[in-house]
Formats: sequence, C-alpha cells, structure tokens
Amino acid sequence: MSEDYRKMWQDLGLDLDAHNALLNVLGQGYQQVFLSQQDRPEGMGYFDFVMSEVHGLRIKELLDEKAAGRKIIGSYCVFVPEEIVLAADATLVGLCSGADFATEDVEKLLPRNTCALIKSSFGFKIGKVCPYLESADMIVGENTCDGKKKAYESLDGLIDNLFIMDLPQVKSENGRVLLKAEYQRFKASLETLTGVTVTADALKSSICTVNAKRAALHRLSSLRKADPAPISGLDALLANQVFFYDNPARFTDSVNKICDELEQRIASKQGVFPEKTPRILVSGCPQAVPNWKLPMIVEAAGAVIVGEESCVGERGTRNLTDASGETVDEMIEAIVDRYFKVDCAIFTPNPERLDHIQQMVADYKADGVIYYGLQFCQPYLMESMPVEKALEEKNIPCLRIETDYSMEDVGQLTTRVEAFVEQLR
Ligand code: BJ8
Repeated sequence: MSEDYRKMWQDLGLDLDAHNALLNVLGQGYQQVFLSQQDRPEGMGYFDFVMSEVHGLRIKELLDEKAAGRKIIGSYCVFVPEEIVLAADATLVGLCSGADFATEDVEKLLPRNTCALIKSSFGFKIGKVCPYLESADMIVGENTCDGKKKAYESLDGLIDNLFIMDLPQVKSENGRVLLKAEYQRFKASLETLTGVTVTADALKSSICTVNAKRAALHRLSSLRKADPAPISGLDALLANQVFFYDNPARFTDSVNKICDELEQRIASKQGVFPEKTPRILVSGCPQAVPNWKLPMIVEAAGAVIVGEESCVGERGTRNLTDASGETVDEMIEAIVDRYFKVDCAIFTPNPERLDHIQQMVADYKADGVIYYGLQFCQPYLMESMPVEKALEEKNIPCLRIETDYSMEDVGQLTTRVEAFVEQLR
C-alpha cells in the first residue's frame, strides 16, 4: 500500500485496520474468482485494473474532482437519475453493499432478519471502511422496499446529508406525477449543493453520456446471445457492477473495446465455454460488488450465465432516455419516462417484469432460470411465485435460490445448482 493512499484513507476518516482487512478479503476473493478463469477476453484487463484500484486511483480521481469544487453523490438504487446529477456538475457513484461487514454492530441497529444488502450498507458506514461513502457530499436514499425505507430513518443519524427520494409503488398517472415531482425536488437540491443551475444544454449532454454507457452494455449483452458464449457471466456481471462507479466516458470506451474483441471471438467461434454449454438467466435481487457467489457457483458447475434480469444488469440499464427535448422540462419528462419503466419488484402489480424475464429467456436462448432472492427480501421473494408459475407454464426450468452474503451455504447451493444444470443438459 502506498503512503499516499494510506494518507488519503486516513483523511477520509476510514478505520485503517478494518479497511485493510476488507481490501485483503476483496483482493483474495477477486483473485480466486476472476483470475482463475480460463481464456478471458483481453479487454477484461481494464476491469482487473479498476478492481485493483477500486479504493485507490478511482478514489483519488473523485477527491481531485472534489478539490476542484465538484460534488460527489452516493446512491443505493437505479432510480437515482445520473443524467440530472451530471447536469448539475456532480458525479454519481453507486454504493455497492455487496459484502457483510460489522454485522454484530449492525444488528444492534437493525433486526437480524433484514436483507444482506441493507445490512451491508450499514456495516460499511459503521465500520468506516467505504471511501465512496465517506467522500460523498450527499447520499440519496429512496423509499422503495419497506426494509430500505425504514433503514434510512436510522441511517439519517449516521450520515450528514441524506436526501430521501419518495418513489411511487404503482405505475399509475399519480405515480408518474410523484416521480416527476421527486426528480424536480432532487434537481433543486443538487443545484443548491453545487451552486450550478441545470441548463438544457447540460442536461442534453448528460443524457447522451449516460445513454452511451448504457448502449455499450446493451451491445455487450447482445453479444452474449452467441453460442459458444464469448464471455463468462462472471466477467459480464463485473462490467455491470463497475458501471456504477467508474468514470462514464472511460467505462463506455472500455466496454466497447471488449465488444470489438468479442465480435472477433464470435466470428471465429471462440468461446469461454464449449458450444451447447447449458445457458442460464439469473433473475432477481441486485448482485453488488463484491457479491460474486452465485455466478461463481453456477459457472463452476459447468453452466454459463448469459444474462442478468437484475438492477445490476438489464433491469437497471435497459431503455435509453430520449435526448430530443429542447427545454429542461421536456428532458425531465423524458427522464421520468425512462425511469418509470424500471420494473422493480416494489411495484404492484408488476406484470412488465414477468414479460421481461420471458423475453430475456428467448433473446439469450437460456435453457433455464435461476431466481436469485436475498433472504428476507419480501418484494423479490414474493414475486418469485408468479415468475415460477409463468415459467412453468412455458416449460422453462427454474431454480429458486434464497441466500445471503455468507459462504456457509456454498456447499449446499453447489449441490442444488449442479443438479439443476444436469437437468438442463
Ligand atoms: S430499483 S431492486 S436497486 S430498490 S434486496 S434492499 S428490494 S429487501 S435493492 Fe433495489 Fe432500486 Fe428496486 Fe433496483 Fe429491499 Fe430486497 Fe433488500 Fe433490495
């Protein structure tokens, strides 16, 4: 560890011992899971570098931006519109929440039966181990599931500038009105924080920037339709995870470079798994960095993941925002249109999600679906019932997995996944 980095973390108020312990676990996990894969696309070298510098160079870049007067906004949900953040001359970072930390202390503030994602966000704050969280000038919490909603009440005492965004739960006209009002309130709050008024030009440019990074991921997704699969599910998930905190233009460029390489692989029928390897779609809760447990198990079991119906995946990135508006209001309308299509399980009813899962099965030629639910996540576990029913009616095999971030159930999950993969052969 360089002295510069140590000083940077110290200045952010991180607990250095705890932070180092986290970085060690992260580094070892990454090495074990990613670097042991065979025949990876060369372009993944960029993401290996990003991961090795996740608490280093990227944090330094953000701190340099702050020193130049730019504000950093942290978020826990894909409903927070990056377009508006960029247009207000600020930078958005997703706060990952994909690992257990300080669990004992967290359970003094939250009930034990809270999902791992929420507990993780608290653990990173209480343990003072997340440089993104500590460098943020504003954190956005959103009223989505009950767990998050109530957890933000407790987080409010731990975080200085917490902006709570109220989100609709029904896709009605009233729901849309609420979303627009909340995005306008968010815009006003950002303008106060940054001292920058969002202009039509800035908003148009930021819409194009975010569209470009989503379009790069659409291109990557589309290449995963090929058989043999040109990229592993693990590597594709990593690209979807890095989407949340990398510099947008550099991310877009790097994903497009991988896509160029994958196109050549497809042309020469070069795959990371042999042709006719069982193909799996993962559907359900978000898998945030460094939660690589499920794809690690699935791909070690001899199947390949070809898509993620998830907020760290296609649910979060599909649909571009119409950039043709000429006024700020017209473009806010377009942003509302785009985000209102996100089919999170907090919506009731939520038939679009069922349709999307079936569409993805067809598009990616998946042989089966693994429904991924975090323990105690009511919205996604409840919604697994209609999803399983709809898939069963179409004779699409589905395996429901309910788990957390611990490694205790890896053996048991491996047995179940292996049996499922066998069934697909
Ligand atoms: S738009 S999925 S990112 S809310 S796993 S905390 S739902 S109990 S994360 Fe999400 Fe936004 Fe929806 Fe996407 Fe609650 Fe479930 Fe925990 Fe969850």
